[in-house]
Amino acid sequence: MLEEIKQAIIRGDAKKATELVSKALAENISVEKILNEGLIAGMNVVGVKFKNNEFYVPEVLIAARAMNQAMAILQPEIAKAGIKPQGKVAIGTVKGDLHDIGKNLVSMMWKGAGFEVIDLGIDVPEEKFVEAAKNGAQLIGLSALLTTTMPAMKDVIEKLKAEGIRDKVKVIIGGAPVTQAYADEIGADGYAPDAGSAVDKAKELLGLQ
Ligand code: B1M
Repeated sequence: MLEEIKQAIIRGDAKKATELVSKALAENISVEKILNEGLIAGMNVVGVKFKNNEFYVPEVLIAARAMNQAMAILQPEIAKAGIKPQGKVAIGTVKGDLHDIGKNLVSMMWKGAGFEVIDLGIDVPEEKFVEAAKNGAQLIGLSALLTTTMPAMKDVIEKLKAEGIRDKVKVIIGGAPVTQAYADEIGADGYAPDAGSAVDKAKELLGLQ
């Protein structure tokens, strides 16, 4: 049953995934098993396939939709079972930038990996990222698609320093024009070239792998 849930997520079959999750709950399979060995296991495979160019954006979005629908059924049970998320992370597209497709993919993959994700949206001023860090986000993800908005990533890091909380939060940056060299230059903790790698990088920076 768990393998079937995993495969339904990989195929992006929302109908099957939700049916199977309901069936698994009815058969008293634990919420933790359904989540870890079914849904998250499926999204992990999607992440790897995306990273290896075996899956493209549409497949990832369809899988993420199946994951979200199945999660909606599981959510009340997760609350009852008291399962703790892997960590609290915040993500947003930086100030002046309205591109959100890549940011949404990273957000979905992080959710799929078991993180509590605060999605701050697009055109996010540095103060909002700082506020998220003050409210408990252990990691902040910054996305930029324009060369003209990349400096706003540095502004966020400088603002975190100015507020005296730079050492309390990890910062990952990404987006088509962004590079590891730029991450090094502005003092970000990490860079990820795609949504699958963003999961690995977040886990690495939070000491989860
Ligand atoms: Co815009 N746009 N756009 N655009 N747009 C680009 C980025 C551009 C390269 C097109 C081009 O000229 N060839 C160009 C930027 C040039 C540059 O600066 N070097 C550009 C431009 C110039 C503009 C405008 C200025 C156009 C204008 O008005 N004159 C304008 C700017 C608006 C603004 O933001 N202020 C503009 C507007 C738009 C639309 C609104 C029409 C639309 C956005 C719709 C939306 O996002 N809801 C749009 C789109 C769709 C694009 C292209 C075509 C596609 C971007 C995309 O979604 N890719 C893009 C050209 C291109 O890339 N081929 C282009 C798919 C997405 C999955 O990839 O976002 O790279 P990506 O995300 C990847 C990775 O980068 C990474 O993971 C994702 C998945 O693998 N990643 C992260 C992303 N964020 C990450 C964060 C992480 C880690 C990894 O950690 C936190």
